[in-house]
Amino acid sequence: MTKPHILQVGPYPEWDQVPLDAAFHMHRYFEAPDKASFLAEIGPQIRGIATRGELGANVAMIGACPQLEVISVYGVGYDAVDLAACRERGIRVTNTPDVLTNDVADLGVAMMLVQSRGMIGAETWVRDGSWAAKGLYALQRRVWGKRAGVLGLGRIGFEVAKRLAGFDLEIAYSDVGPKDYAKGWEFIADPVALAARSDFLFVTLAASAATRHIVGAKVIEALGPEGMLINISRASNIDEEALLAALETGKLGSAALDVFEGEPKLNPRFLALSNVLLQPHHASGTYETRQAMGKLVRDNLMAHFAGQPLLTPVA
Ligand code: 8YV
Repeated sequence: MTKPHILQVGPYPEWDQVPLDAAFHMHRYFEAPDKASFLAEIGPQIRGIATRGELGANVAMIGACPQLEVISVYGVGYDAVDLAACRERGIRVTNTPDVLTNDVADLGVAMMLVQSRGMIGAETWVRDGSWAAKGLYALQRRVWGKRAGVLGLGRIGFEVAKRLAGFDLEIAYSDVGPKDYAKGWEFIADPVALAARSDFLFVTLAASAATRHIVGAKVIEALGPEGMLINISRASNIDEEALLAALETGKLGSAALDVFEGEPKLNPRFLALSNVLLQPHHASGTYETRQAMGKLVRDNLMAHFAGQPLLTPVA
């Protein structure tokens, strides 16, 4: 069998690249100096796209590949893939759910703890000699026993809430409706009301056009000067302008963010703030999870080209 031609949108670790190169003709889009002419040249032979959650596949890329059959996303989020264009042409789309859920939830909860207890500043306090020179580090805010809101009680939101329950936080959540697996956690339909009763608000929604800026000025201000916003989903779920303004003026207490508009270049206003914890979109970034994600990307491609059912289809 001739190897199918695959457009590879971004780099993968060596342990994924080697088996991908063995099974397919991989065409490295990210290495091409002139993307448009690269697409024009290799697009006609492309039958699959291998991409990453944050890179996706846009309409121009899909349009440049008339033989395209399948897009395999390394990530649970597929909001950067133009699904409408895929549906129109019957192009299948797969993602990597489940295998990353626990790591993403772990990082979200870790971010809350680190930010609330001021651990980044405390580390500096030790390293730069301030402890010895100036004495005790400033007191910080308690986590246990407080109220957490989870916006989006899907797989990741559920695991976040489970972990928070272990810290004796009082949990409420918003979603399109109450979930039968959310025993003991209060359902609050309105995100503004959820924020108003929460000390910590976790954003764990799958991003879509419908959720764009669902966390806007009203939600942010309801969370308030003592509140903390934690985002481990997508930047588009939050109105970043409203978030920056609230952090700068103290209308919001603090934020812990793993995702940003235009990442990896983020708005420099974030860098000037002392009340934010900034992470480089690495909630799924462990060896164990990334290996499982890479295998799923490959297994979906293999299944498709072997005429087998896809393992984790989204379309
Ligand atoms: C990855 C992600 O960081 O799962 C997602 O949707 O955004 C992340 O897990 C990313 O896809 C890796 O490049």
